[in-house]
Parts: sequence; structure tokens; C-alpha cells
Amino acid sequence: MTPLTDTTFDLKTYLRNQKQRVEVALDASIEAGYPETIYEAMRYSLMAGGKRLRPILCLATCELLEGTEVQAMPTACSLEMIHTMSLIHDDLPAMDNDDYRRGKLTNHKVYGEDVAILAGDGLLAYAFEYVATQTQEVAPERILRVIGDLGQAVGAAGLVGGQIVDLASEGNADVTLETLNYIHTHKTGALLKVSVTSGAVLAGADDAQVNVLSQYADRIGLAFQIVDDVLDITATSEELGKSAGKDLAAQKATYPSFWGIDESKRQAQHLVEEAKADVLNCFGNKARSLVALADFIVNRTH
Ligand code: GRG
Repeated sequence: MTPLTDTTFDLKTYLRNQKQRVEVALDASIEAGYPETIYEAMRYSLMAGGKRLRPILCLATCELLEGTEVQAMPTACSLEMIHTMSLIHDDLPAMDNDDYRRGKLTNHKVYGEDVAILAGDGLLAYAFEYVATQTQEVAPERILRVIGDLGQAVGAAGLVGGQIVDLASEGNADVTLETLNYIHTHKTGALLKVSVTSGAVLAGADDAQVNVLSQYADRIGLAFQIVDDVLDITATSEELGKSAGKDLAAQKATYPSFWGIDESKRQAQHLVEEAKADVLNCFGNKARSLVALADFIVNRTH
């Protein structure tokens, strides 16, 4: 990785370059093979685009702590595999029932529900295999810690737990802000958090550094979801690459349904300012990619 030496930071160029590096690595991570259908379905969603935010966060924290791309890229790819599988399953008729994702037909619309379920399962299993077999220049106990943290973020204590409370809350007018926070810290926040902390663990961070980064991640994770809820109301389906307005149609509790749009934006901005202060206080200007990524989260349009 190129060390950061100047004080300016061009986020647009950084995001474009990092996204491209991640996509090259993702493309190489899963080759077409036999049985052809399953590899094709896994690659279809994995290579369908998206912001690649989770891998970029992992690479950024690894770099912040003077780790290398070699150390972090397999985990960065595995984070995107897990994220992608969660989107494939989330889009299924039994869950959110979406026809479009990332501007393309959803996996089950192209391959059928049976294959889409298996494509998600295949990506999930491969994500763990990939970290275990491809990580280099990292002490085994740190690789094990990352694998454990990923498992926790994905399972009932993370994405799965958040999703099940989300499904149970649909159409329920009595959902509390506490329940909404539970849903999103688990469904969205858990994977963003491990994206940030895994990069640090792989680079050899100590517990104090991981704690600061966890707090940063909690704040940007919640801000990310608040902005997601706002965009569901204010952006078009074309801008989002998926159906807009779904939360209202499904009568879902969202941050704007509690606070309105303006206050939701204000809360997201406040969280991002706190997140930036966390990392600037601890790491100074070396944290400027994380600072810029926090700003991106609150200013994004899709
Ligand atoms: C993880 C075992 C396992 C099962 C999945 C379906 C499910 C359980 C969980 C749902 C998780 C989910 C879809 C959360 C929403 C997270 C979210 C806000 C996604 C959008 O992320 P972006 O904007 O998307 O980063 P791109 O396309 O840019 O990558």
C-alpha cells in the first residue's frame, strides 16, 4: 500500500482506486468451475458492483495501523462475499422479495430461488475458507480471531439476529426506537464493525486501538442505516439500483418514521462527527481515510 504522506485527501480518487483493487481481487477469488450453475450464480452477485464499502473499510484500517494489503485483502474479499450473500437472501420472496439489486435483476430472478439460496450458502462458506487459506503474513492467532469475529457478526448475535427481529417487526405499529436500534446495530452495523476491526486485528492492533475503532464503527454503522432509511424515501429506484419506497410500502419502522427526514439527517451527521473525532483524537491525520469514509457515508446518494 502507498503510505499517506500529504495532508490532502481526494476521496473520489481513493474510492475509485480501492474499489478497483477490490474488484480485481474478488474476480480472482472465485473461478468458474463445476457445477457451473452454482459458480455462475455466486459470481453473478459478487461481481454485480456496489460500493465495496466493507472491503474498503477493512483495507483502510489495516493501512492506518501500518499493515499491508497482502495481510488484509483476503478478509476484505470475504467481507464482500458475506455482504453479497446477505443481499441475495434478503432479496428472496420469503424475505424482502426484491426484483432488482445493484441495478440488475436479483439472483433468484435470474437463477431461481433454489439456486439463489445455495449461491448465498456457497458464498458464506467460501468466505470463511478464503480467510483461513489465503491470509498471509499474519500470525495464526490473529487470523483465528478474525474468523471468530466474522462468525459472530454473521450469526444470531449479528446479521441473522437483526434480520429476524426485522421480519418479526414488519407491519407492527408498536416498534420502539430501542427495537429499531437493535435491528440495525445487528443487521447492518455488525458487518460494518467487523470490517473496521478485522483490518486492525490483521495489522497487529492492540486492544485499545481496536476499542477506538469499534466505537468509530458503531457510529458510522448507525449513521449508514439512518441515511439508508432517508434515501429509501428521497432517492429514486434508478439512483438506488433497487426499489425505492419499500419501507413505507411494507409499513416498516424507520428512523425517518420516528424523527422525520431533517432530524434523521441531523442525527446521522452528529454520529459521523463523533466518529471522526474518535479516530482523529487517537490517530491524528493518519486516520484521514477513515474520516473521509465517514463523511462519504453521510453524504452518499445511493
Ligand atoms: C448472514 C447467514 C446470513 C444470512 C442473511 C438476509 C439476512 C440474513 C440479513 C439481512 C442483512 C441485510 C441485507 C442488511 C442490509 C444492509 C444494507 C444497508 C445493505 C446495503 O449496503 P450497501 O449500501 O450496498 O453497502 P452495496 O450494493 O453498495 O454493496
